[in-house]
Amino acid sequence: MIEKAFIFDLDGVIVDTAKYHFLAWKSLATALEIPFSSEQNEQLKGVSRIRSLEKILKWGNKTISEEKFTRLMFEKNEEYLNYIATMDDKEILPDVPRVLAYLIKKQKAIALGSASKNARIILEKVKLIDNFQVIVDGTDVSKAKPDPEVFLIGAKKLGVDPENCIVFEDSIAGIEAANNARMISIGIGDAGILHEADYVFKDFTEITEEFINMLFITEKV
Ligand code: B16
Ligand code: MG
Repeated sequence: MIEKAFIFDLDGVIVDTAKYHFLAWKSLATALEIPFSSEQNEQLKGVSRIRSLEKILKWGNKTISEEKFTRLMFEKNEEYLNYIATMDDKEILPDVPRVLAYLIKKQKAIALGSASKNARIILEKVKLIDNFQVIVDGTDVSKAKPDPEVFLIGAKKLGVDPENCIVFEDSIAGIEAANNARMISIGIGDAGILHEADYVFKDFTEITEEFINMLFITEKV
């Protein structure tokens, strides 16, 4: 049997930090007098910090100096860091530890593939860092999701071909990135939003051992 590897996104898959990103972007947008809805926030999930600010400015029809751009990104991150400062393992999303433990029991390779530059801090805070053989985060990539770079680096570091990787993602951009990498994409969230994914589950409580066993022998179509 060809060995499979599993790549997890972080924000919105392992922990619900998406809500903290939303709050921090919302204060920034409000200060710039740019309306910012949760539908717009959906489009920022999995998207890098720079690209997110570019999008918000575009929605608000605003242009700002490079200096202000850098300052706003810094301030947004400071606010976000304040939110995550008090995080602990209670913020791990339901059944993520069960699925990780099952994959480890079955000796599968596991990587993190996140756009976030704060990924390591968060994994340490929720005490999951030791579950990952490889961590690829926003500090390792030059091209943001939907570019497949983050997942391709993960596969390479694990020594597994992309076709044998399975990605768990909560964002439209991340599902596109996994599909672009020719990996099996599993959406975690709303099936209406993540319709490009190969499979979609509301959360990990819906992911059974039978389904995971099936993935061990499934090819990307
Ligand atoms: P940071 P993921 C992504 O993480 C988030 O979904 C996205 O909202 C955020 O802008 C991006 O990380 C960058 O995060 O500002 O912490 O570097 O979903 O790819 O784990
Ligand atoms: Mg995410």
